Amino acid sequence: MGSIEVIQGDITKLNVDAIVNAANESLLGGGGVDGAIHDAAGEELLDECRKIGGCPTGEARITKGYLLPVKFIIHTVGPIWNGGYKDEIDLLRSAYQNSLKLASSHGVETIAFPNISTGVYGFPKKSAVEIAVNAVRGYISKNALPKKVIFVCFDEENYEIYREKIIQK
Ligand code: AR6
Repeated sequence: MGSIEVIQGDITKLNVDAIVNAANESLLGGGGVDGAIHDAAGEELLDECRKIGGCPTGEARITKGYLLPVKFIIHTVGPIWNGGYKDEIDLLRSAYQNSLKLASSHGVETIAFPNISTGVYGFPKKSAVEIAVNAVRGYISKNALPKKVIFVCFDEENYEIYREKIIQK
């Protein structure tokens, strides 16, 4: 079974096969981790995203890494938190699962995820961690790839919650 790691830092600095972007349905960039990834990957990423033509919430799309040291960027769209009344839990789980499926089908061995939906989209951090870790554990227990999943926490609060969750097992 694959392994899970938690680190604190900037996802654009990682040397892995694939990083995941917490995008919006347009796939045309934005703030937060999305802005950082587009800035670091360069204009050609935006060109490829334009051709894809968007991505519904809970689904994922794959592009090249361009100026980043990764083979792929997997763009997924997490739900906007709406009090839990708009299927947010299932949609966040799907965002992780669909990203992992794309990773497997492209031979990705190591993949890094940001804390999808926990920034601008306002998903409560503690429940987001539960959903993210359980989705990843469930997936890697049944699939050969990816072999390693890294949760990249940018803010201290997420980092603490993730560490607690991962150490608990
Ligand atoms: N590396 C890793 N994590 C980061 C980085 C980084 N460089 N920068 C921010 N984070 P957010 P969302 C963390 O708001 O909530 C965009 O405008 C951040 O601390 O980036 O899914 C999109 O275009 C937080 O924990 O994404 C969408 O419109 C996590 O990344 C919208 O925001 C997610 O925060 C998506 O909102």
